Amino acid sequence: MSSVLAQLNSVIDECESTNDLAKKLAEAGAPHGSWISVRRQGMGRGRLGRKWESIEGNLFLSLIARIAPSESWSWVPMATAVAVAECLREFNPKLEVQIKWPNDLWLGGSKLGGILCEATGTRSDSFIVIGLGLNCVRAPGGLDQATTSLTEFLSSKSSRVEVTADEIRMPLVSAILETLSELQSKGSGALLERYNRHAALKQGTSIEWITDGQFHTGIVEGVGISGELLVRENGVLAKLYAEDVKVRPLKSSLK
Ligand code: BT5
Repeated sequence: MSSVLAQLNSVIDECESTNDLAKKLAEAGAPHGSWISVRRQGMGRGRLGRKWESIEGNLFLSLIARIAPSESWSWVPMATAVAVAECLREFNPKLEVQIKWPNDLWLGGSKLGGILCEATGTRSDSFIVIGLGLNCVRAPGGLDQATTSLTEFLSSKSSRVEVTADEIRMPLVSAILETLSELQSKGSGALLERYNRHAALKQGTSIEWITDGQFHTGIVEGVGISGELLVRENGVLAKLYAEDVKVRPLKSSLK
């Protein structure tokens, strides 16, 4: 076994980004379903070159999914979000985690976690690295959006309820892998229904977004079959794709 593969399915002390490490592991032959997690992440990445604030004690995890390229690839980030939301709700029913399209994890209207999926495909080898960052013990402050952590959300002034990365890591890995196999066997139809159950941007929510430097507002109609957000803007139906836009709900419209 190549020495880099010795790190598979384990929690290591530190690395720059678990997604970069997982990509190396996949290139060295790591099988479907293997994962890597880290206690200290030096250069956590978000989507579109954004930064992921990685405070020690929180969860930083990347999984390797070997799924043949197909239309289900576009659903992998959303399937992961469904799995995480449902797993956390099962862990503690007070954790009513919502998914803000496309795959932000929200708790009480604040960002709890995020998912970064990166696909690599060649004729002989294709895989997706699924990166999950979840604030367990502490959320970063001073960002351009409100943030929270599992521990801060569940704790009150008089009692601290600590949720550690170590106790939720394996339930999350299992939940994500189960949901991925369901995606492969049944397609995105069944997942769409589960996604909608946890969606923060429900039908009728007013949102704003920027495309090509232009500011837009519209009303959410739902999620399309490829995972795109369907929005009505001045009577015209627009399709928003996760790679292109960052959407924000208009505050008055959240339910
Ligand atoms: C995401 O990006 O939400 C995906 C984040 C994925 C991070 C994981 S950690 C393990 C793996 N290894 C990596 O290198 N990455 C993955 P995006 O939708 O672009 O959101 C980024 C935005 O979220 C930032 O611009 C901030 O506004 C906010 N943010 C940054 N750090 C945060 C945190 N710890 N908690 C809540 N919000 C945060």
